[in-house]
Amino acid sequence: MKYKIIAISVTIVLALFLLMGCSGSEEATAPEPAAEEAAVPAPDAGEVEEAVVEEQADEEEETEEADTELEEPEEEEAPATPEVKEFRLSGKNYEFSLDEIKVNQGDTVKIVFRSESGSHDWVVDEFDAATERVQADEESSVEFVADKAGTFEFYCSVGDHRTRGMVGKLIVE
Ligand SMILES: [Cu+2]
Repeated sequence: MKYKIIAISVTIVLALFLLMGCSGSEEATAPEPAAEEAAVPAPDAGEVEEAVVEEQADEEEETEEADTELEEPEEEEAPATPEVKEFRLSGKNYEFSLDEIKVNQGDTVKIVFRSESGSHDWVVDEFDAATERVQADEESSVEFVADKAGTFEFYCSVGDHRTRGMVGKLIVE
């Protein structure tokens, strides 16, 4: 659009100059060359270059806008980074306060385990994760990386607590 407007205005200015220049001598023949000039796009090299530069500037602006539009959703869709997920649970004869713990693969899992009464611990064989065995009102924690997906059983390894129901599921998605 800008190119066309500039080209048209340049032709009009040239036509006016020609009209003024010729009007003094030959009024009858003057309009003919002026009309020809108006029909042909402005031959002025300087003006054409300017118009081209402006067009390029427009294109650059457009691509910049397109780039920022593309970048924004990428930031929103950033992949989930591994996190430290902490769970506090307690145990008593013969159950845990949580029977299911859910994490994402790659997460660092921190278990803070406390005994409400009796001697207990919290163990998952598949991750070699185990707290200390604690007595009533004592606390012990363990941290491990859930580097494989699946459903694993956590349990209390004291006596026959596992078969008595001190078990739960660790779900790694
Ligand atoms: Cu136990």
